[in-house]
Amino acid sequence: MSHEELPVPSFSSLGPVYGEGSPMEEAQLRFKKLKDKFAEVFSGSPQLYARSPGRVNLIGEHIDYEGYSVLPMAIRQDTIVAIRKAGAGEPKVLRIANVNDKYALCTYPADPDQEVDLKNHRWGHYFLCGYKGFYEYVKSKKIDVGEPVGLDVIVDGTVPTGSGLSSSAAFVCSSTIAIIAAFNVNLSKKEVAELTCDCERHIGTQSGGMDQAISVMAKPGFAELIDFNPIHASDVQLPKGGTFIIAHSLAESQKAVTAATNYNNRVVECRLAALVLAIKLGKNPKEAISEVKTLADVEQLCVKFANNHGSSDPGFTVKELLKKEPYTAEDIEKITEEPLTCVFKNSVTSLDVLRAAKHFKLFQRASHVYSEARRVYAFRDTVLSNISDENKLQKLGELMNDSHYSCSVLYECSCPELEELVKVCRDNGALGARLTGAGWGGCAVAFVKESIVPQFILNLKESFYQSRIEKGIIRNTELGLYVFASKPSSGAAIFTF
Ligand code: NG1
Repeated sequence: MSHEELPVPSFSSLGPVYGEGSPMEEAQLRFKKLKDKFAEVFSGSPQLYARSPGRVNLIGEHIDYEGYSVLPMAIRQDTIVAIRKAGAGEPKVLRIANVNDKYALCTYPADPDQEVDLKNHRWGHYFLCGYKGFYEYVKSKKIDVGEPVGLDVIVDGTVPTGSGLSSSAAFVCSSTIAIIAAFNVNLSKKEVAELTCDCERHIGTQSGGMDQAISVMAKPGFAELIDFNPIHASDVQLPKGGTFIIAHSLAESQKAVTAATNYNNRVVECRLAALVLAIKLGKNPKEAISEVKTLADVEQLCVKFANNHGSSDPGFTVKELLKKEPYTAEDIEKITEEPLTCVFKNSVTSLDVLRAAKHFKLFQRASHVYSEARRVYAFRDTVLSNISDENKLQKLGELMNDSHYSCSVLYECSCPELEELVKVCRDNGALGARLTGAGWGGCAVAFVKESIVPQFILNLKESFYQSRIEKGIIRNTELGLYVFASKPSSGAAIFTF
């Protein structure tokens, strides 16, 4: 049986996930704190714990929701959820507390059909996403879990928020896995990866599935090539001699709050680019609107057109058929022969995008997606190739630089702080550096020769962080939270003690 067909593993000790030495000591402290906090807030003990890690995406940005494969790895930082199901006679309330008092107790009725109040964002909403998604799933599979009951929950997260390291997916996945385990439902990792992606969409972003997939399916020591439709993870053993350094730009990316102009805007622009391409390549507009959802859906048509002109690159077709100037809604409606509000009538979050957008950059977004999709395979092929490790490191670095350029110039998901940070990384000897995750703030990932790691981090401190420490943006003592080397870590797990 492949490992993704297996359930999320369940352990009775921390060792299999946290190893030994200081990571283990830190984990023991965290679990003790969770247990104590549980006793303090709810009295009694949790039934079980679930943990799910954050991730760093090495390459393949903003293409998962277009159906293309991506190449992330799990990081050590994770979210742990302690949970207890209330008895049938107890109040039917979800009570969600955090070991960090910065996050106030959130309560919700134990009603799986309630809407997530997107206009009033609260941290506990991410748990609610898992709760709603779980009930939708068991309903669709006709699994009987009885009447809804109350849940007592304490959360502890170490993935920095708004950093592009997927703290949201770590939270949604650990919540959902805790609920699945508390209700004793048996699902494979693959099913959990799919289900948690649907869960996270309740927060209002049209999330692609990469973060949940890697968080659930990661294996220590490997990055994973994640394919979608159906979800599948293949191990990628990174070459020796290189290390990934994660560095925070200190600009917080508020993905859920800025969805209409940033993340969901790009999802809508890609759909529009796919529709315009499909129609220009001969599909009838009505048919295109009902059949074409992503750029992957029109890739074959694009390649066919390119082939007829001596190319095999769908990007060639994009250059030939889409204009570089932004499209207005009217420009596009002339092609779709239907108002855009009708095209997106079933998606409230897309309608929000249409209201907020002045124009749509179809050429730029499609060019990014098709070229980034190819870079992911080039990255994997380089890793698998027979060239020397030294050459591999160089080539992987170049691909990361190309990816950043495309994100920054074509997809416009960078920001001044990330641009500065990526440049500082390269100026200090990184083989390659790029923004990681959704962008518009958050982290960069730099690929660095192992031999220069300590000096590299010192140089980043001097050239990027020192002035920010002086301005009081961060404290000197916290620096380790914002810049660190990362090895591929393990995926989600359940603990019962
Ligand atoms: P972040 O914001 O880094 O968690 C988001 C999406 C991914 C993917 C990346 C861009 C969610 C949960 N995650 O990641 O699916 O599209 O942006 O590559 O929305």
